Amino acid sequence: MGEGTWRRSPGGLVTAIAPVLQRREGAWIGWPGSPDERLNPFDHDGMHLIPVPLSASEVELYYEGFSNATLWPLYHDVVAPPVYSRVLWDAYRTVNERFARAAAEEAAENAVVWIQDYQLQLVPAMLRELRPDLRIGFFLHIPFPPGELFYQLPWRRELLEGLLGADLVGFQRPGGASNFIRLCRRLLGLAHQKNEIHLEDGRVVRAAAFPISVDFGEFDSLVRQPHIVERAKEIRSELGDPECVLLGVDRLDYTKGIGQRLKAFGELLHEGSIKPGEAAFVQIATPSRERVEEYMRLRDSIELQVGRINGEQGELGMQPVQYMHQSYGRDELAALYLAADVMVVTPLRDGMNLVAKEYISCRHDLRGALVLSEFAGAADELRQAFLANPYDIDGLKRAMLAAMRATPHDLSRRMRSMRRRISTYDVDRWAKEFLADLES
Ligand code: ADQ
Repeated sequence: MGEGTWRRSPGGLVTAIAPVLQRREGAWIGWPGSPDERLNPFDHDGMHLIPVPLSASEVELYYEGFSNATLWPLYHDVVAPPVYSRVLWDAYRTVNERFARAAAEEAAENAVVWIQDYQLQLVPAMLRELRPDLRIGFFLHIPFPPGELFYQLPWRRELLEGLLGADLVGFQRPGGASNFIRLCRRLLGLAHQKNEIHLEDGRVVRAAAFPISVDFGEFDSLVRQPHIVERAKEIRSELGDPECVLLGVDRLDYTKGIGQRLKAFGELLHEGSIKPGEAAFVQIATPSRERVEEYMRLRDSIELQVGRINGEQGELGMQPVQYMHQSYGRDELAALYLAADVMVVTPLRDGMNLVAKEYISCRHDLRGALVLSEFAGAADELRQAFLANPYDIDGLKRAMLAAMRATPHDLSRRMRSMRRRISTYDVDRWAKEFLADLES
């Protein structure tokens, strides 16, 4: 396949890892993104890529199935019911084995291998079995649930044992690490000292939090470019120059609380707290996991909700909600962040949420307000956001109004403090700290 045909897949993981790999001379082992595609290793965008194929049935059973219909909802507080099926589990194990073999073949003697995310939780132990010489790290990008939820999983022991093949298991928040340590004790009877888990064979596995971040510098310089500034102005004028532009940017996922924020906005309009024409809500929803049933239902329900709000609260030529089911490039995204007075990030549960941090990175003008769910990992660091519980619609409405009505002085104070945090803890620092800890 020609170079020109490659596209980055949307989502937080790729956004976070690509700059790290580009700066180190590493190889990325991954699925190329379409079924039954067999490709040779190749270089692209400053990275050495090693494709691992998945058959059409594996995409269905392993990727859409066990990864995204079992683990994803279970690890996100069961906000949708997880599917437990032995057929899906078998596919998960088979594909994890394939990745472990690919890494075992590729890695040099004593190399460092860093395994990413919930789709590959069995790989650490499988890889250690094949290549005991390697240093193995694992990072989970999504939340790690407490025992009360994790216990539901019929293969709970196997997953813990899989992760324990790593030397270092990283989580977004300290709570994830302590859930993991507690489960290793309760389910496997393993002793621990602080964050070190002691295995029966004498090996020690560390579990700790490494909150992921964004490339602050890239966004910060991008939004200072004249064409982005120009585009941001243009976006506001295309929206009819309202006093306030509110923005949501998410993968279309039921964990992101898109329905809750639209409900809050719709009620604010309906009760007259926001005057007609005063505010425009732009919701960008990237298509995601479109063949998983729960995602099809979500799309229908969000689109129905947008239609209702616009039908009831709009006027000819003026729709309060602009909804786009599309993926955008970096430039357009940056211009949108710059154009938005209020960024609304309201997940019901989220490992971190990079969108919140991207928004902060773009606001060197110290304007703009962030409404942020308490259930996003980012809330640990971004205490100066307008924090809200997305299940509490009245509370969410209050937070959105407070963000809209805040004084410039208050906004710049909050923004300055959040920018200090993200500029110090950027994605490079995240990777360096994880890898330094792994190699120590
Ligand atoms: P995601 O669930 O994908 O990531 P998030 O962290 O917000 O969520 O990352 C989304 C990324 O996709 C952002 O970089 C954003 O810019 C990009 N994106 C979103 N919509 C887009 C669009 N329409 N067009 C183009 N790009 C778009 C998972 C976890 C998170 C965790 C990350 C990283 O669920 O909790 O923060 O991994 O660890």
